[in-house]
Amino acid sequence: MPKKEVKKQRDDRALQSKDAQLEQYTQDATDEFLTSNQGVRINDNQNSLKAGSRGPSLLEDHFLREKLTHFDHERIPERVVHARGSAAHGTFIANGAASRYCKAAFLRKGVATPVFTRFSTVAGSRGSTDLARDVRGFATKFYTQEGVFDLVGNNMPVFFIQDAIKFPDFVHAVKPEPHNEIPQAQSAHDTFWDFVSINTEATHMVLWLMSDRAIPRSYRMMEGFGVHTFKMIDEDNNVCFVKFHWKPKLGVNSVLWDEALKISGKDPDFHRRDLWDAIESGAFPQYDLGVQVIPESDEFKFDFDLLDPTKLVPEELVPVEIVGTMTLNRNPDNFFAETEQVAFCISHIVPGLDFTNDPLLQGRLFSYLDTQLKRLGGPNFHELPINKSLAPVVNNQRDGHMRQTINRGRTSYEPNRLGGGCPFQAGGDMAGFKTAVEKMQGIKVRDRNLSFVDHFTQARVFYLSQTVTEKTHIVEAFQFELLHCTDNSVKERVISVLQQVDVDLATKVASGLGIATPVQVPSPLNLQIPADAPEGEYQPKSAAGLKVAQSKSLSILENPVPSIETLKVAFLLADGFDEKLVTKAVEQLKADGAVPCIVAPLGGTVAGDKGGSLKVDFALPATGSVLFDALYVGSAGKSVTALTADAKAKLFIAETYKHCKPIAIIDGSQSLLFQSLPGVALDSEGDLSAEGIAVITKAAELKDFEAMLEKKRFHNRTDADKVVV
Ligand code: HDD
Repeated sequence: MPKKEVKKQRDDRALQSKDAQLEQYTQDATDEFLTSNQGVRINDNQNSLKAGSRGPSLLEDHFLREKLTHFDHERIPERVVHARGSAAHGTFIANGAASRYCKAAFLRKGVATPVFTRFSTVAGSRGSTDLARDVRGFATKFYTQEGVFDLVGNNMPVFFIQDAIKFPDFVHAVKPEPHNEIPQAQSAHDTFWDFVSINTEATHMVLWLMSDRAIPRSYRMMEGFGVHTFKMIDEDNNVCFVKFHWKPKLGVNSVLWDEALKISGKDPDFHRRDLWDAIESGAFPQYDLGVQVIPESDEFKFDFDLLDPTKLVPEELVPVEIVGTMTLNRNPDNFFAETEQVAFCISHIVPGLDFTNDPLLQGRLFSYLDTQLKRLGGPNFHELPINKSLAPVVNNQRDGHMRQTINRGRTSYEPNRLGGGCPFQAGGDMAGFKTAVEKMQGIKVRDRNLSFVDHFTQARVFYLSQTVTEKTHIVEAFQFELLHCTDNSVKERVISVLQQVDVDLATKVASGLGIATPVQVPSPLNLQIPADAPEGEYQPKSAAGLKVAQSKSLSILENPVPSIETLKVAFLLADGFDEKLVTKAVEQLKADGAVPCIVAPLGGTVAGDKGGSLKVDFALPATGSVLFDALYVGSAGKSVTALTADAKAKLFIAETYKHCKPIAIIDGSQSLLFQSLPGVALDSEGDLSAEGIAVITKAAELKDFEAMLEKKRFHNRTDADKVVV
């Protein structure tokens, strides 16, 4: 075949969809003989080669040695952070709105780009629980026609530190303590709080970490943020600053801390399973990609520095413009080959985008490539199917561990004449990555600009922007965490820092710890702007700059999305349940996008009052209310008696009430509810006055329950605290 034709075929292949590319590497073993790694058929995989049938085994057994050797080398180092994660394939479709600012091809109207997104926790090991109080990673690999772009973000828009040189210290502090490797996947220990109370630049992020953002209901229901300020470059080489946002179509939802603790025991794979099940059932998670665009000329208009990753740009000042939508629609075929081996690097960027001088970002540019070399064993990790670019990769890089490309020809250098000058660089006006031109001046100095010094203003804005319920959760989270610390000076320093955020917050947290306020403990790195600060190249504009006192977009509860899609509704049934109402409710909820699940005291089937039966999805001994979003008690008559006598059924009801979730109960069965909730007062008519309880007398009333589902939680159930579970 002529060379040109070979090249064309290769390029065509490379530009096929990612699924087609991956398909070339996948294998299923249907109708195949078992072979060795050399393709030799194996006729006995049960017995090793022995000297006599009672042994000893012989060194000669090359099948045994090959199998054990491979097994012994099956693990690669887990990620040093974000070790626990889960991922899915999908597509990003741009709506074209970004093309005004950015020339990247994947942002042009209608362009569909294959993506692979991995969600993760940060602190825990690979086997840790999904429901740890933690930041969630939100990393997306875009296989664009111009090369790979990795948007490696988190579900919180700011970070703990301002400079990458502190990252190893921060991670050491939050990870299990080095002498005894306790505690796993938790920030509730002395070293974390010691670090963040000294490094007050962490305060803003700590507020986010103590908020409900740190315990999402689902990966499908959390936002994502690129955190740093990046640059976008348009066709005419104009530059603007940009912050990236992912907005989930299902809205942002979280669980309560008591639920998180229980889910960690009942189903540590809660988020992983949730993502997997949603995609398998066809309920594909969707997220809009948004940008906050800041003209280059506005760089110094804010009361903080755009290069400071502990600050966010309030949406009230710069609205988020939606530029496309990502749909995750396929689960990986193989966890290790795809989710574990995917290698994100913040340096993977395409023409039209660029980095800024954010010192955290600058350090990340080194760290990700370095970590992939360690984890994946060498410089050829980009050849692994999950990391492989869809755009052709043509360069003079050669050799190294596990090299797969067989590069032909004698020239592996550029410029060359012997190879016809190929591959040639896309210089001049030709397409290709060009760094945005930026005027640089200054002195070489190991220092930080004064514009990074304010550690508390945005932390305060965050706290003040929360609803009363959310503020209470933050206070309780601080108390839970600090009550796990053993060193009193650590706790006192945290309170001292919180006093600088909000005195009310500090006082409330301190009261739970038995610490009298005010506390004055200096934090050595809590710098103040000196009154006589010299005129520098850039001074913070705290007085004149753009700022807000509160920002509605920072609260989860202020931004509800009324949807019942994919919510899991437990139908608690015992033999003799109300078949007519239950069957209709199950059908209706399914039709409206929710996921009804039959829960009963035992496995197998549960019999209705009209002779029919339903398959039990979850039996009470092996499940818990915390795994569901709402409860429909579908029993009537003697079936209520059975549930009333079942302690696990009553616990299920009581927890659902305590966690402020919607409950539907068939009229006449209220006694079961009352008996499950001793301590909760009834109103003058002998009913529960709490919101979020639907009494069903006829099928049409399911609508009331669905309206409650749309709200998801009823945090104003003030007596929820009285429920003992
Ligand atoms: Fe990082 C992984 C996000 C700061 C060094 N980081 C990692 C992952 C995410 C983030 C989502 C997991 C990617 C995956 O799913 O495989 N990291 C962030 C964000 C940061 C951040 C949003 C601040 C804005 N990270 C950060 C700094 C450094 C690192 C400052 C080092 C200087 N991060 C790493 C790493 C990891 C990583 C050690 C571990 C595994 C990996 O890269 O692939 O290199």
